[in-house]
Amino acid sequence: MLSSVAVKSRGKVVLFFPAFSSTEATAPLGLLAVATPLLRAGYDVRLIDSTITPNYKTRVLEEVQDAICLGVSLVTGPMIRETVDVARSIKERYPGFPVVLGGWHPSLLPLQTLEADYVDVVIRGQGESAMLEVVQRLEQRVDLDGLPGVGFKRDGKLIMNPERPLRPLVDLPPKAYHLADFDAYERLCGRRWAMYTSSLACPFNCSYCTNAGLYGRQWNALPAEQVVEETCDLSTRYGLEMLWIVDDNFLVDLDRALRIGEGLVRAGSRFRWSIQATTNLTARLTVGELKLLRRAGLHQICQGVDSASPKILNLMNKTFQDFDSIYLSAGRCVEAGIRPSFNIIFAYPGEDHTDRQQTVAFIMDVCRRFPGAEFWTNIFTPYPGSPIMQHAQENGIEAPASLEGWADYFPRYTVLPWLKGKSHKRVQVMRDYLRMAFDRVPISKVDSGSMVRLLQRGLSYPARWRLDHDVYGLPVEVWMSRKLKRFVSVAKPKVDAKQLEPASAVNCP
Ligand code: B12
Ligand code: SF4
Repeated sequence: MLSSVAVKSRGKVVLFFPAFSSTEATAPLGLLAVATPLLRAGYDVRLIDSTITPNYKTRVLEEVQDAICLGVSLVTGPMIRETVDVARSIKERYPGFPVVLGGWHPSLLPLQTLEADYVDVVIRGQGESAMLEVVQRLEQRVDLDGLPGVGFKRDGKLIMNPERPLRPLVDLPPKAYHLADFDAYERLCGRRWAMYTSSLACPFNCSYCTNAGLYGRQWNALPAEQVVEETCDLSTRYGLEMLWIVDDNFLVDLDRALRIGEGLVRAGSRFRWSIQATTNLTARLTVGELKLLRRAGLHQICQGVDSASPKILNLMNKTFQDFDSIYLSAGRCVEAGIRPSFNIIFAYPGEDHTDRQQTVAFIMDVCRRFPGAEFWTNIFTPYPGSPIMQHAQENGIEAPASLEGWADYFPRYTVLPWLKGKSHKRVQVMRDYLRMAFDRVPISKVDSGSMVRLLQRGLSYPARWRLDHDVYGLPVEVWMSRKLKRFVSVAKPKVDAKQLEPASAVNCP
């Protein structure tokens, strides 16, 4: 099919980032990564992020007129809605124009994604070399046979080339941060920040996690010196106040982490940064070491606690995590002035009321003992490519049969065969009370004003009482809190399955 595509060759590639449902706007790292080899090869790259671009669809339609192809980056969920809309509009106007999808969703479900009639090419896994090779072939009007990691169509048939071997992070080019409009992100988010990758993969294999499917389990990282140099340069060059290091597990190599801390202190860096790491690895750090990292700007460690039921942790294949280390990690982080930010997953297959109660009691205990610790909760959402997916399907989860079908697949609202109707409502109300009970700090600075904050603080006391006593009937405080939130303006993303609630902006995944 691609051989019949009418490609204009003027050396331009358009990259599109559909809005994700969050106020936490910053430059899309996946697309910045893919852009560098294209720029180095002389292509003109136009990055359009719908979150910060008014009339983004018109912009895309204008830009593709004289471009080689459109590349879109997406994860499973609401980003699919704008992807489909934009791709369909392109196909209506320029039927032969190639649409290339990459990122997590196309990587985990390449064939189903390629089945969509408005998608011409999918790229699985790392996109740096693959996208460049695809663009070169499209420009030369040559078929995509033999390009590893690339799927395409010929005469209506779907062709998926073999996988592309993973490249370690040290071998990958730097991201093209200069393409990002940080002023626009700051206007939207209230904070000037960026994401940064210092390592790839995670040695563990939690059963709900998709990471091993894309990045394997061979943790690999940039040397400490490089991380120090690049992060200092980034923050100075773009005036960033904060970096979110999006590594799956930053603390695998403790020495490296400490050397990064020492290096940043020596360099006199001014920016704050946050990391993601498992509780067992965080607990290996002493208070002194954590204080060093704090001096270096580390202000938050996001950790997946997930459940406080040993039975559920076992089912999640999280046997590497024990409760002593969670408490140790919470206590030491708080003592060192670093915010421990824990994630919880409710309604994992096999979780019963007692397990859930255990988790709520644990959250209450940690937040009371270690003020400053925070919890973000989700409802279990099985992703394609995760080890639990098959089991979830056997238990009645219906995996959507088309790309569009995945647009409403979103952890905040997931209704599961074993959690629906009244029990689903109850968990949602319980999560509302958890949100109200203790303070949490989202990345975006959506200021609610001191009066609203004071009233919300007042609501936290009845919320705590309800959580302690497992009472969620007639949730008047939730209604009041929602009314209060109306005073807070929400940034763009209305692409969510439902209207976003301001205080529930996504934090660490
Ligand atoms: C940062 C991040 C976010 C940020 C995004 C901010 C932003 N401005 O981009 C926020 C907080 C908003 C977020 C939200 C969510 N996230 Co998130 N997030 C991440 C995280 C930690 C890093 C992503 C990243 O930028 N990595 C660095 C770049 C360089 O790597 P990359 O994205 O893999 O890109 C490479 C390839 O994928 C590919 N590629 C990417 N795009 C493209 C495009 C083209 C054209 C090509 C050719 C190639 C290509 O090439 C790149 C370079 O090699 C990942 C975990 C991870 N380890 O990656 C989870 C992850 C992507 N998130 C995930 C999830 C589940 C979510 C949420 C649903 C969480 C929630 N509880 O609500 C929401 C969904 C939001 C939505 N849109 O619907 C899952 C996705 C699973 C899936 N099936 O899609 C991940 C993998 C975490 C996990 N292990 O479960 N997330
Ligand atoms: S959930 Fe976190 S700890 Fe578990 S495998 Fe995925 S990245 Fe590693």
